[in-house]
Amino acid sequence: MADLFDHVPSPQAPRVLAPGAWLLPGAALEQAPALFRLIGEIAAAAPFRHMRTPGGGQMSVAMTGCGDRSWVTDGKGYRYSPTDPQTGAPWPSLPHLFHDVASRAAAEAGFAGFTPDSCLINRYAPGIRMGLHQDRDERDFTQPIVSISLGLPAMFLFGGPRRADPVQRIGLNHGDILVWGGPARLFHHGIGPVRDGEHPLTGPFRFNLTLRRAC
Ligand code: MD6
Ligand code: FE
Repeated sequence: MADLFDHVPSPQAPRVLAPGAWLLPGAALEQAPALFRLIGEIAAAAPFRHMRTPGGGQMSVAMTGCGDRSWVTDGKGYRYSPTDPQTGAPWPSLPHLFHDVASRAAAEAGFAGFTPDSCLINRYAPGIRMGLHQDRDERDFTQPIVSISLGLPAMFLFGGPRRADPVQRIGLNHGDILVWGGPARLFHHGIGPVRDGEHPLTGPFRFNLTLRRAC
């Protein structure tokens, strides 16, 4: 039966990637323009930069952050810092919209009451990738991580508890949200090289917000 809403694309159903890990396709589509505007405001105070790694290299992904603390890396290691090492100032505060989108997505994936205090913002230019890693610098691994993708698409590589575990390849599009915690919280993951392109909202970039409970 035809109805008024036939022309509205129905959001794709949530998909379980592993116990505790959910892909919520398009879950942030509606908020994407506002989220992107807020990224611009954050970057005006805490500019994107290529952080040093303990091994002497440099991150090819450009990063900034906001919240009570944000993730940093330098010659001394990985950690959460209450201030931006580049400016010495506290990180910009976590926008209410980041918090609300993340806690709603977490609840949808079974993690009711998620209250992030930190958001790492990644920016990928075409050709940039992120190697397989675990997120283990947070204090409480019972808390999930909520990841929001904006702009150019990317291939998410989702492995397992061991680095050598087989990897699922999952396409991440503008507006998609990933939530994971529980048994999958320490699974290895990465991002394949971002392909050339131009996105109507973000131009020649992919952005990723990861909302965390750091402390
Ligand atoms: C990215 N994401 O999507 C990189 N980490 O650019 C991550 O490294 C990540 O998406 C922890 C939880 C969710 C993530
Ligand atoms: Fe990660």
